[in-house]
Amino acid sequence: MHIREIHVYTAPLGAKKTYNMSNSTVETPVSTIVAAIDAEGLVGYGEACLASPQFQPAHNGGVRASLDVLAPAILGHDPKHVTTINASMNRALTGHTEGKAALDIACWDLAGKQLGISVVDLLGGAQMNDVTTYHVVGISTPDEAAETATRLQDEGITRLQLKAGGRPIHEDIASIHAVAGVLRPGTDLAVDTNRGWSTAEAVHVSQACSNIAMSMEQPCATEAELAQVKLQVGHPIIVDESSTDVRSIARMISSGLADGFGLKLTRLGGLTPMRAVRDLCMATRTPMSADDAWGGDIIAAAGVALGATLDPQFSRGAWLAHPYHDTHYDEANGPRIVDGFATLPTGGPGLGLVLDRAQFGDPVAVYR
Ligand code: 0XW
Ligand code: MG
Repeated sequence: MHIREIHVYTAPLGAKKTYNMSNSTVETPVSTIVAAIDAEGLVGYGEACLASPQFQPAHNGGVRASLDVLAPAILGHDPKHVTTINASMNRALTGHTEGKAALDIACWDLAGKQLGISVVDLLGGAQMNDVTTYHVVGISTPDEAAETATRLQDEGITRLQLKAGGRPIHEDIASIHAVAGVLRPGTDLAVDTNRGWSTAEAVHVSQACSNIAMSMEQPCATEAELAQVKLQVGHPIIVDESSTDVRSIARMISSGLADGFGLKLTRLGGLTPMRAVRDLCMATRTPMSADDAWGGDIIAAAGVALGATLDPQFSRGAWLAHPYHDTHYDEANGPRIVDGFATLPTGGPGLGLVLDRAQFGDPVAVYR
């Protein structure tokens, strides 16, 4: 059954306490929610929410503007035909992967509901039902960072992402050592600078932390800078912001630059391109995350669905934003972190969420 209408809604997702990265602070991003409605009245939901105007070259108003072009490009399509739907969106508009991601995810949700099966099964089936996740330790003093890391490990979290950058690097080095001092056996530490260091600073930090088992996530701004750093440090390099599409990811795998990826559904364009990247990473034994920079239960459910299909050995986790904003679209079924793992939604086919369009208020746009 074809897509008959697309409705667009907004949802403010304010950080419940200071959430900062090297180049930005998350305040109250306004998420974009799309509802793809078929001729039978079934509804598939998608979402895109940029954490801040600085995190990646896009912003939330631009997501909604892009839908003016993208939504008409997929009306009348069968939501199960995600390949032709993505081709149609790419012919209609270059780039703007965030709006494409919201529509793509809505198609996967709607297809699952039409077929009566989960998105996880549509993606090939779960290799984990308790899905690996990771938790952020924000930019803070060494004592605060160590205290947060201790609390999170007490809660069962086994993957920590320590934010760094945007301050004198001796402060970053002190926080890294403080967190390393409370790491328990089996806990993985990534230091995520969100492009914040220069190449010289990244090399300096790696040397100052040479005895610490950690990875360096997007220490510098560009792929070329990461390549320079890769040759000079002993720590694995995780690529996040520079992993913009299948082509760049394949290049960084084949060049040996990337020891792993921090992948965002909205930066890649949704579940369809993320599925291609997953297959490439699993085939090359390259660890990857399955997450996004911010958002509610819809984007979280999409990330956890993809994350569940990863080989556990090469999963860096599916990250959930709700611990940092406390907003749920589906209180009963949305993904949660329980004993250090993310749960899969249990509300039925598709993404497994039970939603009502009315809960998002009046649509800000309708395409039919
Ligand atoms: C930790 N995240 C998934 C959430 C932040 O918004 C950014 C992102 C990252 O890994 O950089
Ligand atoms: Mg990152």
